[in-house]
Amino acid sequence: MVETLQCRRILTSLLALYILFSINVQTVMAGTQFYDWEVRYAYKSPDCYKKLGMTINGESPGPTIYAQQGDTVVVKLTNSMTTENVAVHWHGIRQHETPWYDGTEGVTQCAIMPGDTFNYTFVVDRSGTYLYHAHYGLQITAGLYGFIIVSVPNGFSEPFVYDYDGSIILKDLYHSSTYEQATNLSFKANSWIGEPQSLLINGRGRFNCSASEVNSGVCNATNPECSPYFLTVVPEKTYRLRIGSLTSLSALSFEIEDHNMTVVEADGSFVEPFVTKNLYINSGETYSVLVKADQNSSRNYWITTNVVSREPSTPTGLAIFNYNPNYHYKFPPTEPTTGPLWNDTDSQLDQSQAIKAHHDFVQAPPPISDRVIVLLNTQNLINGYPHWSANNRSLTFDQNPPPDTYDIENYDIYDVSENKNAISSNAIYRIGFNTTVDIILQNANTMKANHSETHPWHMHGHEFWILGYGSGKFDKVHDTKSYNFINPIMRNTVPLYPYGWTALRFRADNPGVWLFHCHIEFHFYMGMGIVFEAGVEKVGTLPTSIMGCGKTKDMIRP
Ligand SMILES: *[C@@H]1O[C@H](CO)[C@@H](O)[C@H](O)[C@H]1NC(C)=O
Ligand SMILES: *[C@@H]1O[C@H](CO)[C@@H](O)[C@H](O)[C@H]1NC(C)=O
Ligand SMILES: *[C@@H]1O[C@H](CO)[C@@H](O)[C@H](O)[C@H]1NC(C)=O
Ligand SMILES: *[C@@H]1O[C@H](CO)[C@@H](O)[C@H](O)[C@H]1NC(C)=O
Ligand SMILES: *[C@@H]1O[C@H](CO)[C@@H](O)[C@H](O)[C@H]1NC(C)=O
Ligand SMILES: *[C@@H]1O[C@H](CO)[C@@H](O)[C@H](O)[C@H]1NC(C)=O
Ligand SMILES: *[C@@H]1O[C@H](CO)[C@@H](O)[C@H](O)[C@H]1NC(C)=O
Ligand SMILES: *[C@@H]1O[C@H](CO)[C@@H](O)[C@H](O)[C@H]1NC(C)=O
Ligand SMILES: *[C@@H]1O[C@H](CO)[C@@H](O)[C@H](O)[C@H]1NC(C)=O
Ligand SMILES: *[C@@H]1O[C@H](CO)[C@@H](O)[C@H](O)[C@H]1NC(C)=O
Ligand SMILES: [Cu+2]
Repeated sequence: MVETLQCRRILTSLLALYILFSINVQTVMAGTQFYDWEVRYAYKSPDCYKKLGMTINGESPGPTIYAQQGDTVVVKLTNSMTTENVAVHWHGIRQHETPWYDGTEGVTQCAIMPGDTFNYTFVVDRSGTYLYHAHYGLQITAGLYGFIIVSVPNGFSEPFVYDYDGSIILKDLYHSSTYEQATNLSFKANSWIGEPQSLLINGRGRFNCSASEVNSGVCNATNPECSPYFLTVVPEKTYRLRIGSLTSLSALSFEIEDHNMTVVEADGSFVEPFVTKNLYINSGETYSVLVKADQNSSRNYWITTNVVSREPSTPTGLAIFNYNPNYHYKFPPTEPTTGPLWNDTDSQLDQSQAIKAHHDFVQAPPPISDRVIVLLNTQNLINGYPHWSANNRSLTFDQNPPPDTYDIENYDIYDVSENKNAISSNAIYRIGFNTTVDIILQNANTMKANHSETHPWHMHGHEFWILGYGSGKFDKVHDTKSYNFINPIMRNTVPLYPYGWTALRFRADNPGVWLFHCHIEFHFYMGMGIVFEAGVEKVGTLPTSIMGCGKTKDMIRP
C-alpha cells in the first residue's frame, strides 16, 4: 500500500514535470486558472420534478470556467460517484500538445474511477465561448455540463461592442434515469426513449406535474430550484449573450420577445454580423448575440426556447428578460411564443448559410484537399437493435476499419429499404499529418419511411471550414462549384439537415486521436461517430494518469 502510494506520488511529480516542460515559456507566464471539482449525484428539481442529477460541487449546470486566451486551465476532478466512472471533455478547446486531456473516454483516456482524482491541464489558446460536458455513457443527459468562457488577450478589441456580458445554457431534461434509457437503447428492439419532459434555461424549467406527483412529494412547483431564470437588464444598455446548447436530443430555437438579436460569434469565430428574431441552435453549438434593452421598460418580456427539427411534445422553455429589478418576480403580461414551425428546415438552412466569417477575421481555407471522405448517415439494425452509422459502420471498439465512401451512384437516400443492416467498426480513419481533408456528410432516410433527421456533427481537436450546404444527393461535379472559399466560417460543430449534405474542410495539424461525431448524445451512444488519427508519432510520452487503473497497473508502471 505504502509502495503504491509512493509510486503514485512519483508518477504525479513526473507528470507535473512533463507538463512544465511541454508548455512553452509564454504560456507559463500567462495565468493559471485552477478549479477543484467534486462530481457526485444529488437530488435536484430543475423543472420542479425531483430526480437524481449528476452535479459538480453540488451544481448542475456546473460552474463556468473563466480564463483569458493563453491561460492554462487546471481542473482537479474527483469522482465521488460511488458506482460510476466519469470523463469530461472540453468542447471547442483544441488541446494542442495535450491530446490526452481531451476527456473522451475510450479514445483519449481511460475513465476516472469512483474515488479517483484526475487533473486535466490544458491551454486555452483562443478566445471565445466554449462548453464542457461528460464524455462517458449518457452523463450529459444526467446533468454534467457547463460553459468555458475565454476572454481576449489584453489590448485586443473584438469587432463589436457591448456594455455587459451574460450567458445562457440550454438543455433538455428527461425524468427517466440514464440507466433505464441506456438499457432500452441497447437491448430493446423497439424502444425509443422519446421526447424530453422539459427544456431548461440556465438549469431551470417548469414541468406541469400531475396531482399524484404533487401529492407524493416528487413534484413541488414552489421549489426555488425551478423558479425561472431572470436576466435583469439596464434600459438602453447592450448585452452580449453567450448562448450554448448541450441538449441530449433536441435542436432548439431561442428568442427574446420583442427584441432582435445580432449574431456576432459562433464556436469561438467572429461572425459577419446579421440580425435575427430567433436563433436556431443545435447541441454542441455556441453563439454570442448582441441584444439592446431598448423596449418599453415598464414591463418584462419572455425569453423562450422551443424544439425544432423533431415534432415537438415538450413545452416551451421559459425565462424572463427583466427590466426592473424591483419587479423581480413579475411575469410578462403576454403569452409566450411557441417558436417557429418545427419543420421549417428551409429557415434553419438559411440561418446556417448566413453564418460567415467576419470580414476582418477571414482565414482562407487551403484551396485544394488531399483526400475526400464521404460519410453516409444512416439508421440501421445490428443484430436486430437500432444503431446509427456512417458508411454502414457503427462505432464500437471493434477492429474493423471503415471505408472512405459508399456506393454513391446506386444508393437511394430516400429509400428506407437500403439501410436495413450495418456492421460495427472501430471507425478509425488514418490521416496524413498536416494534410487537408474534405468531409461530405450525406444524409438519408432513417428506418421510417419519408423520415430523415438533423445531425449536428462535432469535431474534437480542430476547427473546420464550412464550405457549403445543400439538399438532396451531393453531386461532386456541380456542388463543389458552389463551395464558399471567400469567407467560410470556422467552427467545431455543424448541422446536417434532413436529406441534405454538408461539406467541410480541415487541416489535420493537431497530432492525436480525435472523435468526430453526432452531438445528439443518444445518436452517439448508438454508434454515430468516427475517429481520426493523425501524427500520433509526434504525440510523445503519454502521461500515465490517462492509462487505466488498478493497483497492478500502478506496480508495473516504469
Ligand atoms: C492534481 O493537482 C493538485 C494541485 O496541483 C495536486 O495537489 C494533486 O496532487 C494532483 N492530483 C493528481 C491525481 O495528479
Ligand atoms: C424502457 O422500456 C420499458 C419497457 O418497454 C418501458 O416501460 C419504459 O418506459 C422505457 N423507458 C424509457 C426511458 O424509455
Ligand atoms: C397542466 O395539466 C393539467 C391537467 O393535468 C391541465 O388541466 C392544465 O391546463 C395544464 N397546465 C398547463 C399550463 O399546461
Ligand atoms: C414545496 O417547496 C416549498 C419551498 O421550498 C416548501 O415550503 C413546501 O413545504 C414544499 N411543499 C411540499 C408539499 O413539500
Ligand atoms: C427586428 O428586425 C426586423 C427586421 O429587420 C424589423 O422589421 C423589426 O422591426 C425589428 N424589431 C425590433 C423589436 O427591433
Ligand atoms: C409602456 O408600457 C406602459 C404599460 O403598459 C404604458 O403605460 C406606456 O404608455 C408604455 N410606454 C410607451 C412609450 O409605449
Ligand atoms: C409541418 O408539421 C405540421 C404539423 O406539425 C404539418 O401540418 C405540416 O404539414 C408540416 N409541414 C411540412 C412542410 O412538412
Ligand atoms: C451494410 O452492411 C451489411 C452487413 O455487412 C450488408 O448486409 C449491407 O448490404 C450493407 N449495406 C450497405 C448499404 O452497404
Ligand atoms: C502544415 O502545413 C502548412 C501549409 O503547408 C504549413 O504552413 C504549416 O507550417 C504546417 N504545419 C505543421 C505543424 O507542419
Ligand atoms: C414517401 O417516399 C416515397 C419514396 O420516395 C414517395 O414515393 C412517397 O410519395 C412519399 N410519401 C409521402 C407521403 O411523402
Ligand atoms: Cu445524430
